[in-house]
Amino acid sequence: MCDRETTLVQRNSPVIVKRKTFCTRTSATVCTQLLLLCAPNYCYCATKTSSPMANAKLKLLYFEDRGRAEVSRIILAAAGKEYEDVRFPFEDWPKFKPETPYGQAPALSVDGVVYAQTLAINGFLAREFGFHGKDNLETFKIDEIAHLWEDFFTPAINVLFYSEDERAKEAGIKKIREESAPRTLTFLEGILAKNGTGYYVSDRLTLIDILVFEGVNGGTCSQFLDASEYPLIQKNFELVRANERIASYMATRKDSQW
Ligand SMILES: N[C@@H](CCC(=O)N[C@@H](CS)C(=O)NCC(=O)O)C(=O)O
Repeated sequence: MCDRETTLVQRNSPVIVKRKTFCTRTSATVCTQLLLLCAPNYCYCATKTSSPMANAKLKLLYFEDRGRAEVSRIILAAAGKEYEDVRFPFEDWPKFKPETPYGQAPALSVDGVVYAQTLAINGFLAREFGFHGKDNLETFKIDEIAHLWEDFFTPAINVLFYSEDERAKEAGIKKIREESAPRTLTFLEGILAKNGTGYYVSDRLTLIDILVFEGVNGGTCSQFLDASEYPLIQKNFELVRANERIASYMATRKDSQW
């Protein structure tokens, strides 16, 4: 905690210096809580300490599919955090839709308050359970790659599920296969080559490793992503698969079409 505090102090105003002084004399838990109360923009501090959410009641709402919720499920599995995984058939969506902030799934209820947007949910969980950046620059890089992924993912979903007709769908699929999928994989391979640790960011498992792991293997758009020609993505995949909690989740997770 205090190592991390030092980083913040170096990058920010003298006000933080006071907090640093306080932290050196106070327990890390109290310090974390104070930081979260006083400076929400520093909440990545919590990633190394016991999460304030450790005892929060989490409920993830999504369809029966992996879809946009699966990365959150894998993060929660890797964290060993118990939560209520509410999966419903498409016919039941009208019942759940009004419970969500924007009429979309996934949604995450935290102690009864419901939040939405996949990127925000994944980021929140990753920060709470130690899979986000350890400082603002790492957090920046993780967000950057998550958005790069989103640039591939959402258009691919739109082609798969919302094409006007079969001809438009075929043309869309061809474009994804020939352009956006290899483009995304090439960028990811380059990020791994540059970082040189086997992980996309830093030298440990983060949200991005989990995101790509799911994306290339079983994710809704996996059919477009043939990573066999990308050795570093393959190696990273093996690293994620070797995580005991993730491996045990994968061995027992519910099967679904998407
Ligand atoms: N930007 C949103 C998009 C969410 C979204 O489009 N969810 C779809 C399912 S993958 C949905 O809720 N569809 C049903 C509806 O819009 O009524 C996110 O990333 O969470």
